[in-house]
Amino acid sequence: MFLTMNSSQRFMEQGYWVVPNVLDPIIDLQPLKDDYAHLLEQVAERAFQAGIIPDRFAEFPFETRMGKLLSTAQTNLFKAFDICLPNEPLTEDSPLHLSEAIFNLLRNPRILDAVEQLIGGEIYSNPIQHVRIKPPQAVLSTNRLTSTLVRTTGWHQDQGVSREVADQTEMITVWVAITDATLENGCLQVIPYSHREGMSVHCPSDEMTIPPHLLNGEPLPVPLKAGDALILHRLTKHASLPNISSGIRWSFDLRYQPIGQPTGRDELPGFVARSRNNPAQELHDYAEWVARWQAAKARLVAQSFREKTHRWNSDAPACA
Ligand SMILES: O=C(O)CCC(=O)C(=O)O
Ligand SMILES: [Fe+2]
Repeated sequence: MFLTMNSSQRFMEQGYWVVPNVLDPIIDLQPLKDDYAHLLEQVAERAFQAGIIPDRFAEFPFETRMGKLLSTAQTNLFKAFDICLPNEPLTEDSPLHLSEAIFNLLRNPRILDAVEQLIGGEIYSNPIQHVRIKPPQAVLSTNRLTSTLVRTTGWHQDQGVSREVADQTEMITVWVAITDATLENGCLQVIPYSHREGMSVHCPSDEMTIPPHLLNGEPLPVPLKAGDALILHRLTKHASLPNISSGIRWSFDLRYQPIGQPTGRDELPGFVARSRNNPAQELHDYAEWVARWQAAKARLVAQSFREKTHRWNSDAPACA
């Protein structure tokens, strides 16, 4: 039956879509690798100067160096690499990585072509977006880091980690592998068809997870080659495997939705990535994108209150 379905029908049926070779190794991946090598250099130097790490690890190749930096420091150094503002009180020093390579990734025509097949040609870049660089679990176990940006991610639905206002938004998640994502280094796993069960209760702890007794169906690990993408429906249940390899697992997760629907993150800036109807409203200007994020950050620095990014309470009966 699936042979006669197009990708959009298959996605709606199964709740996920693997798109091979979305990112080109030279044109797309190399600029991101260069960008992060440069950023790593800066972060390592600053952390060393501040006495946060005992060594710059400058003699190691990128992946080893990144793994050492992220797992050696007993601090939240990983935040320096992320491409979104965390939902916590911010200061002017709170890091946010806004390089041109990231802007180009968000606007990547091959990503947008895939997105267009699923939600049409009026595409908004939703600001829920992250980099995840996960060092081997064995080295992380010696420190206190709990963030899913560096550790295994538990079972959840992306709509469940957004606000209710965006429940009707046709948001999709595009998860792109920068390194190969393997069974050993912590690729994602999905439960096919689980998006048809609607929204599950999520229980807050270090992260938001669906309690095991509410998970039905067989998890399917989805290993990817560097440059491949996994696209998820907002209700598809997914998690990551632990990184039991000796290298890092590096991915970006980006989100897109039709223009004009709530993003669930009113306080953060999105932009029109593609508009077939009115191309003039597309954002092509890198400086303008940076300015929008900086303005959002300044507003958030000035306010101490941050509205929760999800709707769940740990005292829900299902969480007992
Ligand atoms: O990469 C991960 O470990 C989790 C990613 C995820 O949950 C997402 O992209 O929505
Ligand atoms: Fe997710």
